[in-house]
Amino acid sequence: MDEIEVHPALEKTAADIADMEIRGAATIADAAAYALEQQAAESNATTPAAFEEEMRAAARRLLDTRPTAVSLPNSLRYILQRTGGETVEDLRASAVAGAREFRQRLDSAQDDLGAIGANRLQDGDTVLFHCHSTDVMSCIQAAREQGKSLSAIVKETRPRKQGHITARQLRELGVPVTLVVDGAAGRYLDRADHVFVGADSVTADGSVVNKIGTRQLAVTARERDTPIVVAAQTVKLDPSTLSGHTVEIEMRDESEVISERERGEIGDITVENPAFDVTPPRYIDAIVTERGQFPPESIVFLMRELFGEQSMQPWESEA
Ligand code: RUB
Repeated sequence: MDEIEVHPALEKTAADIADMEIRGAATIADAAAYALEQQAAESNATTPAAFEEEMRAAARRLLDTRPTAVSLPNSLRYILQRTGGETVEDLRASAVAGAREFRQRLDSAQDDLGAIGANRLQDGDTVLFHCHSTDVMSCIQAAREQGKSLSAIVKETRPRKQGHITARQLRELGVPVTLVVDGAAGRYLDRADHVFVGADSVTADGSVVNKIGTRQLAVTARERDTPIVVAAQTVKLDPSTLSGHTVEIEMRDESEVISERERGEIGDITVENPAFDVTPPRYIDAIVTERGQFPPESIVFLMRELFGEQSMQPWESEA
């Protein structure tokens, strides 16, 4: 257990990520970077070693919140690898600069990705959505700014109904929305020209880890020949999968699925609540990143280019 106290603002961000007050892979990465920036800016450490140990403890606290979205470790790694210097002030300045640079890059990556994803959409198209993804919304916003008229079918996305967030934001963009329960997706795929989903992690073989239900949707979409597009900026690429690691699927509390009363009425059952699933590359038409659009099987080349030689776990304590 860490004995080093982290900044109260970072502790609050960690709690908000764990409770999903802050949610969605890109938003989590942005919030984590900002929390680490605050930790650095307001650290009382008096020696470089103490400062570095404090930053590593802060990163570990953030990492403990949710295991699946790789944007979280990628954000912490980006900042810690740029934190260096002989004095506390040098270390502080480099950490703050790294965090700011990361957040700016995240913002511009999402804009660039949106412009590329929008090219896939034609005036008059209907798009089917699962969950809520800011990367996906960036594609829709860019298409709307190009003057394309779109219609939306939005899956509710049980158990937490993030589809409602998508529906609201689509309305703000002037897109007419039909909201359906998850089980109706197959029926409504007949009306859809595309499926757009986001990603929490993309693995070296081109598999996409995203909100539970994505795989089922992708398999059905493939069967109907409806193209399925994954909008995922490169911060969603998981470098640990290059060396054979697998992505941990978060299991959340059963209270998101069933109330205590309902459970009592049913009797002795097991309830499981996995938050994410893995869609194999054969069901995906394209992964749209800020670096262009890729067939899922070729994403490994981009991953090697971006993450080649980096130390994987800079938050581990020094021996
Ligand atoms: C959200 C989810 C989103 C991805 C991508 O899950 O699966 O599709 O995180 O989102 P949760 P973005 O609500 O459990 O965090 O494109 O905003 O990064």
